[in-house]
Amino acid sequence: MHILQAVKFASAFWASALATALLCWIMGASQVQAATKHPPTKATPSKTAATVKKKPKSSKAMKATQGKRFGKTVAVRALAKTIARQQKLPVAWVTKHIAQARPLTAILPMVLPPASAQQKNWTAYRARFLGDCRIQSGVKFWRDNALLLDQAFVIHGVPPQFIVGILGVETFYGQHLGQYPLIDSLSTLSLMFPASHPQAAERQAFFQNELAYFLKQQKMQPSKTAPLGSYAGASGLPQFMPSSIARFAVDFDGDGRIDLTKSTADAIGSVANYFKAFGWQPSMPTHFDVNVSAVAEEDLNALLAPDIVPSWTVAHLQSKLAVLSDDALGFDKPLALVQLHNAGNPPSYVAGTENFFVITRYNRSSYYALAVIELGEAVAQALTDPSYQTGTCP
Ligand SMILES: [Ca+2]
Repeated sequence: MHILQAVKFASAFWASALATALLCWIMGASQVQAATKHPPTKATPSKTAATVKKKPKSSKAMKATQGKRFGKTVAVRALAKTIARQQKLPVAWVTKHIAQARPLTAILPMVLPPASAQQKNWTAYRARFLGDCRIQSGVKFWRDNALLLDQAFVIHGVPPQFIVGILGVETFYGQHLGQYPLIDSLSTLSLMFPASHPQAAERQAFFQNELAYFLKQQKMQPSKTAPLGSYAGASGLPQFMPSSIARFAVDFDGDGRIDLTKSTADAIGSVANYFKAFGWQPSMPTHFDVNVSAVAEEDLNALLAPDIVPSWTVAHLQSKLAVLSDDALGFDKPLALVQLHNAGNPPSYVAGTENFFVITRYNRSSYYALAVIELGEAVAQALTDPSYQTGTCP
């Protein structure tokens, strides 16, 4: 099924399933609300475009690499003072929490750019996220959470398949939530960020800001056990950074708390709200097929220059001899010519719409966005196939 057809199918199917009374109930009961307003950040800042990160260590192996607690050093006190002022928190409370964190030196190499330039490879990247088991899990997740996905579609205009795609790529539907205590990972990256990184100061400031939001959230909504997440501080089914939780996460089940780890409803609503906040347009496709084999090299370079920012009309692309699929011909919004490398093989191309660009606000990579789209599409297709079997994966 083409993406446009899939969107249309999903829209029609889910819209027909909803009665007006249900919508009224949803709007009243869920009390959808953003937590607080703060500047946006990437939901998952640590991932590179199409390279595969090292697997996180097991929690047992990780504990073995944890050092002693930071303690109340001069650096800890100075950072705590800044965070306390920034988030209006008691300085003694902030100092205590950072001082009790343990340095995770094993994560420091993971935030450095790769030592040698790795060739991007869309084919390999796609294969990593579109395996049978991830699609099966997606079908089960969609079936189990159909009503919540409906609600998110009605309220935020984001069809289920894109939320299913994000949660599948991010955490395999909650199976891989991350094993690093967030207080440890964020304190380590705030206090020990590797100076050899080309943007060390900027990145360290980024993590200090994330640590500040994390501590604020812990003060407002304390966890009984230490919250865990990725080595870069992202957490929950959608792997939001703390500042993204502050700005975009919603209490979608109406229990008065935002919990992206234990509440699937909050995770679904928050992804939809994130897309909406970045300008998701209901019923707009994400991309069209495009063939650029007849485009002159100079023209191709010019068309690729804006990267993933939609900049070209259909007519302009056609004037440069790009051949768009038929469903793009009546499209009247700007498009980006997106190039995806395939290691030594010829690159793949798609014409990305403004909605494709919105998905890259979640993770600034066209490879990521297309994997999300294609996983969601594969799950949607499997869902409509009566002969599709689930339960063959461990
Ligand atoms: Ca909730």
